[in-house]
Amino acid sequence: MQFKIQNLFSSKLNFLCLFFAISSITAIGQGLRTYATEAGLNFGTMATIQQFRPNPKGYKDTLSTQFNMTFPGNELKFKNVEKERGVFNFAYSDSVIAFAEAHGMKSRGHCLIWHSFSQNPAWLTDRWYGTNPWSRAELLSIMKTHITSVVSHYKGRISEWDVINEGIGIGDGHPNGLRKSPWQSIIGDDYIDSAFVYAHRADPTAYLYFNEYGGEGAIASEYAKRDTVYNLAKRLLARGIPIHGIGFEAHFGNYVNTGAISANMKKLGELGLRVSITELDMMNTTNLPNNWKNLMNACLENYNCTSFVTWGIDDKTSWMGSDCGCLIWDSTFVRKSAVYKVLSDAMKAANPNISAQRKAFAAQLPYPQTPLPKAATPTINYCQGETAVPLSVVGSKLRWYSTLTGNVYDLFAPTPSTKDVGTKSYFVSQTISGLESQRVEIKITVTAPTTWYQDLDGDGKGDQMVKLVACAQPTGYVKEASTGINDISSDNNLNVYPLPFKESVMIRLNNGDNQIVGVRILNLSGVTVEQNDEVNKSFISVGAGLSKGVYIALITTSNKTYSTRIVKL
Ligand code: 9MR
Repeated sequence: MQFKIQNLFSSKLNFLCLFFAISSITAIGQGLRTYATEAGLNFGTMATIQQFRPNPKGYKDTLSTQFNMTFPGNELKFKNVEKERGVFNFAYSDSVIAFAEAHGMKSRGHCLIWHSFSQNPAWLTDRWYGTNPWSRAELLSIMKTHITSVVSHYKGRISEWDVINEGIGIGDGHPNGLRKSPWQSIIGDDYIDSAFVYAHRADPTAYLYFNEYGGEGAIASEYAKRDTVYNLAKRLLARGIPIHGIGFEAHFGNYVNTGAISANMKKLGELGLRVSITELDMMNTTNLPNNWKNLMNACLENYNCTSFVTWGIDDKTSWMGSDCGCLIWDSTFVRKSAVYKVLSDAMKAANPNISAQRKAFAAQLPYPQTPLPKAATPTINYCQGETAVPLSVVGSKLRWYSTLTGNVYDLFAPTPSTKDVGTKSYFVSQTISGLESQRVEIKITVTAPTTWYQDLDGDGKGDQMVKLVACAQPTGYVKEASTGINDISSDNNLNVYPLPFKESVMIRLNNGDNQIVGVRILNLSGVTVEQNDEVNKSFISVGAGLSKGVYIALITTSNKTYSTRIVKL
C-alpha cells in the first residue's frame, strides 16, 4: 500500500488525479446523494442523451455525486428500443445503466407500455386502428415479447420498472377509469394484469410500477384520478397481480398540496405499495423553493416513499423549456442555492425511525414472494351466461375477478389427477346480488396435478393468467325467478331432498326469452356431471348420480318465471 501511495505521488498528474478523486469523494460526502442515502431514499434523475453524451460542465460528475439513482429518460420507450419488430436496441440505455452501476447508483426502467401514439413504433401503431387491427392474441404476444425481452435484458440491474405508463383516462368513459388506449381496447382491461405478470416473470427481483400523472393528489380537481389509481391498484392486488408501486410523475405547477400528497402516499402504503416520485419538475423553482421542501418532507414522512426522482438535472434540457425554471440546476448548469438548501436540510432532518423503516421496507423482496391480501369467499351458483372475465391462479386456487361487482372470489382448489393433464375447458359461474350472474368457460392447461395455468398466447403452453373465452351458451340476463335454485318443493310422486350443494351445483341455461336451453349439474371442480341441452322447452330435467344419491333437477318456466325442483330418487 505504501508503495502504491508513493507511486501515486510520483508525478504531478497523478497528484492531480488524487486531488480530484478526493474532492469528488468530498462532494459525495456533502451532497444530496449522501443525505438521501442516509434517509434510505433513492434520489434520482433521468439522464438525457443531450446532456449525458456531450457531458457539458461536468454533467456526469453532478449526476454521480448528487444522485444515487439514474436511468435513460427516453431510450427505453417502445419506439426507441424496438423500432423494428423483435429487434432490440439497447445501445444508449446500456451506457446509462453501466454508468449507474459503475457509480453505485440504482436505476429505473421507463417505460414498458405506453399509449402515446408517437412513442410507439410505426409497425405497431399501423395496426392499432384501421381495417386490419391486431387481434387480442397478436397484441398480447407483441406485449409479451417486448416486456420479456426488455426486462430480461436488465434482469437484476434495474430496480424498478414503470410497467404501465399513464393508463388512466378520466373522461374516456371507461367504468373503471381506464384509458381507452389501443392496448385496452384490443386486449381488454386485463392487458394491465398481463403486463405486470410478464414483467414479474422476466425479473422477479424488480419492483413493478403503475406510473401516472395527475394521480398524486396535488390539487382537488385531480382527486378523481387519484382515487381511480388507488382503486385500480387495490383490484390488481386483490387478484394477485404483482404490482409493487405507484409512480407519481409530479409535473407540478405553482400550487401543490403536499399534505394531500402525503396522505395519498400513506393510503397506498396501507395497501403495501411503494410510491416513487418519478418525474418531478415544479414551476418557479427559484422563487418557490418551499414547494420542494414540502414535497420532500411528504416523502420523508412516509416510509413507503422510496424514490424521489426529478425529470432531468437542469433547466436547459427540461421538457418544459428553460423558461419554466423547473429543476434544481439552472440553464447554465448552476445549482439553485435556495432549493438545494431546502432539500439538503429536509433530508438531513429526516426522522431516523422512518428512515430505518424505509430501509427495511425497501429491502423486502417484491411479492408474490410476500403474502397477498385475502380474497372474499365465493358462492358458486347458477349461470345465465355472460362475457368473459379475468381469472388468475393463486397458489392452487382459481381466482376470479368479477367485472360486475369488482370483487374477487377464490372459486375452488382443483386437484386434477394426472389423467387431467392437458388443456381442458372448465365452467364457473357466479351469482351477482341474486339477480344477475356471470358464467365463463375457461381453458386451463394443467401441467401438474396441482398447478393450473392459462394459455394466454395460444402457444399451447401455460401462462399464469387464465384465458377466457366468451360463454358458449346463449347470453342474456333474466331476473331470478320467484323460486330460487335452493328451493325445494314437493312433487306428488317423489320424495324430495336437498341437492347436496356442498358437492355439486346446478346450472340452468336459458336464452333470455322464456325458454330453457339447457340444464346441467356440475361438481365443484366445475366439471359437468350431467347435462341436458334440449332447446325451446318450458320443462326440462336432468339427473345425476352423486355420492349421496341420484338427483334429478326439474325446471319449468312460464312467463319468465322459473320453478326449480330438486328431487332425490
Ligand atoms: O421528457 C420527455 C421528452 O423528452 C420526450 O420527447 C417525450 C416523449 O417521449 O417524453 C417526455 O417524458 C414524458 C415521460 O416519458 C412520461 N411522462 C410525461 C413526460 C413529459 O412529457
